[in-house]
Amino acid sequence: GVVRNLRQVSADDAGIDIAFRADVHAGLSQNPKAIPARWFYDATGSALFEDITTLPEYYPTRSETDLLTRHAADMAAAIGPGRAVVELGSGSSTKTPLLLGAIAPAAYVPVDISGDFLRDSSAALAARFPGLPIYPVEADFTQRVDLPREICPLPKLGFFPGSTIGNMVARTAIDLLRHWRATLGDGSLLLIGIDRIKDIAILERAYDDPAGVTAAFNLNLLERINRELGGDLPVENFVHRAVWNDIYARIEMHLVAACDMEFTVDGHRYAMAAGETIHSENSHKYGPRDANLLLRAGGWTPIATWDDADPAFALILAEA
Ligand code: AVI
Repeated sequence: GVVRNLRQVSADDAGIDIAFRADVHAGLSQNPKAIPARWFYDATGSALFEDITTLPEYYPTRSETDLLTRHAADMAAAIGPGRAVVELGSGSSTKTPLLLGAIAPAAYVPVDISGDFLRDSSAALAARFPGLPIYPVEADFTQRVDLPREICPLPKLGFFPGSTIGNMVARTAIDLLRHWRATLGDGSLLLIGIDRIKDIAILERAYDDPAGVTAAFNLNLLERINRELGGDLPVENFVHRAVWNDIYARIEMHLVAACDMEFTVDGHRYAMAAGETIHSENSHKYGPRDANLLLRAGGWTPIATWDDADPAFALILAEA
């Protein structure tokens, strides 16, 4: 394949720094404290997330890969050839070859906030799929993205694997679906990965593994604040917690203060009492009807579901 020029739509480093600083100060000033999960993914956090996806307890990656492998022919029949595949948050793109190999696409457009990931994964895919034009776009897919002009005439398939939509509250998830409905346009399809509600013990173990990789991933947020914002948070006095919230049907990750403490982040003082938490992530899970309702609220009509993985996970195909 041929990798076209990388398109950059993202904020520069200074912009990211300003947004991180603002979110951290706002989040530590509110009660209860909360910092958006998007700030997990610096280089260390992204590497730790890749490690999480290989843990025996973290089933979503395995279940989704299993579905893509076993049902590739069915999916190809439902999607048809000749589409431009637009992948949201392509990251290291490990599941992408399974899809691209099955459906005979006309082009591939990975959209990711990390230019480094994009460059590496685009080069690897180009070698694997000779003849496939690849148009990497470096951008935050939660914001407005202009697609490369060359793919405009092609019918599109949005590909949003990994159940990343689960990290958004319902309102934000619906806004994102509507925004991509408008960007991909009439006649487009969406193939989206959504994690299912299941036994709470399985869910909680997936987010609190015995090897402590998820704990390290969560605690890295505090290290990142210390590294990038000149904080002095006592990271060793925080404990990782993953807990199921049944009202919101989500796993919540928190950073729990093990003792009373005070710390500063770039000159601002904060205090936490023992047991107080910083809420650092939501991972929403959806039953079959919940998932269909979410998609319809976002402007997409579900037309096929593959969800026979164990532990359960769903790949849903929807049309604009
Ligand atoms: C990226 N996202 C779908 C992961 C999830 O399962 O919610 C992030 C994650 N957090 C802890 N483990 C994995």
